Amino acid sequence: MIQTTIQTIDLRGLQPTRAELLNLIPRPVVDIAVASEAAATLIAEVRNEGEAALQRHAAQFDRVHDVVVRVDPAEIAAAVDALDPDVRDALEASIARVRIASEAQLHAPVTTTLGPDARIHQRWQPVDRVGLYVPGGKAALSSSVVMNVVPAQVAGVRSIALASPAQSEFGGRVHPTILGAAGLLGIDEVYTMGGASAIGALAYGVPSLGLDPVDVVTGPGNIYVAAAKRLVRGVVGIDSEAGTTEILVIADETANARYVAADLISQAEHDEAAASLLVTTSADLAEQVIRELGELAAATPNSARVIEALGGQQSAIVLVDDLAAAARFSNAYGPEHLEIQTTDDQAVLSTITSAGAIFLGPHSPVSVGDYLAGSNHVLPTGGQARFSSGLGAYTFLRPQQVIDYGRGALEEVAAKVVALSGAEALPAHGAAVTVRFS
Ligand code: HSO
Ligand code: ZN
Repeated sequence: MIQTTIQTIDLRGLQPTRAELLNLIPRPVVDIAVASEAAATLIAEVRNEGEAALQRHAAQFDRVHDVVVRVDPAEIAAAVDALDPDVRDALEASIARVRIASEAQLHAPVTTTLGPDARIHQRWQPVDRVGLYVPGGKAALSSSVVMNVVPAQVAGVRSIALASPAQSEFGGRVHPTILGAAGLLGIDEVYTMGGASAIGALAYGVPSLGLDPVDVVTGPGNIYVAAAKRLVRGVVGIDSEAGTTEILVIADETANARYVAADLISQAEHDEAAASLLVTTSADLAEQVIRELGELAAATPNSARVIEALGGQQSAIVLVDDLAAAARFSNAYGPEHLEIQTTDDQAVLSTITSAGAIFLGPHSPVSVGDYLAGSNHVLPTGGQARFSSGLGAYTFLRPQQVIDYGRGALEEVAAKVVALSGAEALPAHGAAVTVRFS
């Protein structure tokens, strides 16, 4: 049997600066440059050859031939009928909760009055068409259908296309539970395509399939999907680069070691490159968690993957002097998922600045958020939580300003426009105002 090992990083007695912390933080060894080069080639092939390239990539990466790329809506309807009743019930609960939480992200339009007859209206406009990616490699994430589609629908997006890779064990079709989840949400435009190729196809379109280019591409994925999203950004909008999963647990001596270990393993189960970190003030807890990890990791069905993820250089147990140091470490890391299990979780929360989503206390494990807490599980990874957020209705909305001045209001500021346009040597700007009063 393989031993479960996890490295320990002992920061006790040290006071690293933020720059030093950023150097100390364990990150996976991923070469984004290599992934980016491969993704660029795949995208270029899809742009140049369309469906032929998608078929070749499916054969190469998913080991399937003659894929029906555009899924027949009848197959989606049949997948809904074939859903296991418990799974259907859980998907429906997930949809309902994510919908309620996403609706709370909507903004009412606002009108600001700047003077008599001078108004600025701010309204939130949904993007027109979106492409949502649902991974299907190591696991077919039907919950990701809910997490992508529901916020887009809540935002009012008119047209939604969904892509997910071909599954060899399902005859080269999209995973039936993914199709069933799509059908439950009323989605009827689904494509059997995966990885960087799928991202390219959504961004640039594939005329022979009737796949029109989208305005925004969202969804989680592996490093190639993340690299592809980075490459098409600008042509389309993207959400955060939701890549290989991460969990960071801040815990003190009051935490339950078994819960902490189970949560670390729950995310390690996604990928050999997944990052599981415990940052703790208690050497005792660290020891107990290491023991629990050994037991649980050996027994879990995805044991080999979990043991590799925990033993990787991206995972660690970090010992710190106090919870302030734990928060400093976590904020520098910017984890996708942060769990806080301490005597005073609210106090720790108040010191947290960067995290994709935060799970408070012993009864808010990441896995409830993965499925149906109501929050979204498409979250920034790789430290991107320092400047971006998880997927939400806002991902699909743009604030727009509407300028609404009457004659009197314009006359009141006319001279100031003329003064500024003169200062910029752009007198035609001023003339466009004065023409209305001469
Ligand atoms: N933890 C993943 C989401 C997921 N987990 C889907 C299970 N299914 C990334 O946040
Ligand atoms: Zn998960």
